[in-house]
Amino acid sequence: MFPRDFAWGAGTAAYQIEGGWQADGKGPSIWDTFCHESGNVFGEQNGDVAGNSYELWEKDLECIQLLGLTHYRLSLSWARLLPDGTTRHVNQKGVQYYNKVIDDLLACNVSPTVTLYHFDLPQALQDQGGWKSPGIAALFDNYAKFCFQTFGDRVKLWITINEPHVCAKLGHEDGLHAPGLKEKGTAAYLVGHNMLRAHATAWHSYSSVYRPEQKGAVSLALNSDWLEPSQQGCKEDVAATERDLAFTLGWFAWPVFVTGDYPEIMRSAIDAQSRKLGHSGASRLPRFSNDDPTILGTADFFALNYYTSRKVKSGGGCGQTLCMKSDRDAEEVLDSSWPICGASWLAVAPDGLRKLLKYIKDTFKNPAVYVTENGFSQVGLLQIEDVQRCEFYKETIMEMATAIQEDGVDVRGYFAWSLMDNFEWADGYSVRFGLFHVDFSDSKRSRTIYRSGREYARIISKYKSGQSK
Ligand code: GBH
Repeated sequence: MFPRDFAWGAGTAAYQIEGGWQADGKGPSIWDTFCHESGNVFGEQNGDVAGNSYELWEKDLECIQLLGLTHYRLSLSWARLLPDGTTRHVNQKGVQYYNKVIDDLLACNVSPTVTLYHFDLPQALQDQGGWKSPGIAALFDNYAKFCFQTFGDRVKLWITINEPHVCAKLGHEDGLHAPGLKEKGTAAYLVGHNMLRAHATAWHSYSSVYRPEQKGAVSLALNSDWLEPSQQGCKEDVAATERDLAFTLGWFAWPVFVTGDYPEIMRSAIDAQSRKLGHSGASRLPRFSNDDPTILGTADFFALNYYTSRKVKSGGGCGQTLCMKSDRDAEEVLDSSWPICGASWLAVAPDGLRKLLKYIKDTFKNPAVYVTENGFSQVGLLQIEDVQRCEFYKETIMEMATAIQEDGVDVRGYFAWSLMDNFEWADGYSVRFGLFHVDFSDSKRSRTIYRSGREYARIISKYKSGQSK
């Protein structure tokens, strides 16, 4: 059912698990700042210690081995490696930490899959304008080159930026993520633009300088829900769905995989809204110039983070002020047949993955795909015997198998989110995504496998050994 060399993985992100926020010369990141400011995160919680993976890496490795993973996706903390964000000063202790992680993984026959940026910009760079500043692309490229140079002899799968959509929108439009800006209708487009420029610059660096020797692959991880019209036959709903897809997945995937530029319906919707509200001047959606790197073709595979599905109808703006919601003019609703699990946004719809994979195959020229995140959370009462989550993983992996077999989608791997319970951004520790439970009240942060972890291990061993049952 799955190719022999299929990647069976699980993922984490530095700020969500490492802790050690000031250890051994690490610089502060925007998430350190954001969490230490009152009112931003559930229960005033933060990632100061989190799962303490900075000190407990060996425990994580045990979890990884228990699951039988072939791949482990981790992210590097930019500010742990380069405390002020620039290569003027390298924190050798940070380099040592990640060297050990990577070497230990390889010694256990697990391939490291490395994300360079998972939401945690060095605060020093935020102080210079962060992702809103055009200069960030060159700074990111320097950081990326440093990482390729330092770790690329051993890392063959790279993700430059995780979920630019989330960074741009939640961080700069909604203010729910660091840096907590609410500059509606403008900043997110600028941030998305600079993230594409940064990603593309780093991809070109890899391609020309490192790829010939290191022979790895580089992409960016895009999150998308599966979206479909609220009423299949309704023209407005169909158009709204198309717009919604353009404003989420298309925003980044169109430039990288299809045209080198934003989806036309995205720009025309934004510009129409500007005219309507009397916003004059240049388009709020920036344009790529001749000085920018070529964006088209800067992904060696498609990295998809899939969690959930939505039905779409038109409407749902924010009145007479500029905002992305009005630009998009699409409202997302839930289908009553989808159970909501844990987080309020996570409607369980495993079949959405198959549909989205088919859509990606058809729309983005049949790329090799890695599902770089997919998971299920619990809140409230702790359940180690998490039967529902076992079902979720079984069903989702079946849908993926069908996408491969029936629809011919070139899926190369799957990463469950997450290896272990972690700091779930604005939700703090109240939402648990782990295959391993972490006891955050215990100074040892003991890890205990959930039933779903055992289930995932069973699935992996079944398919890894190539048996049919
Ligand atoms: C992923 O994003 C992240 O990459 C990962 O770090 C995180 O732990 C994981 O999800 C689980 O959340 O209701 O307005 O708060 C997935 C995409 C986009 C899903 C934001 C949740 C919340 C919207 N996420 N969304 S809101």
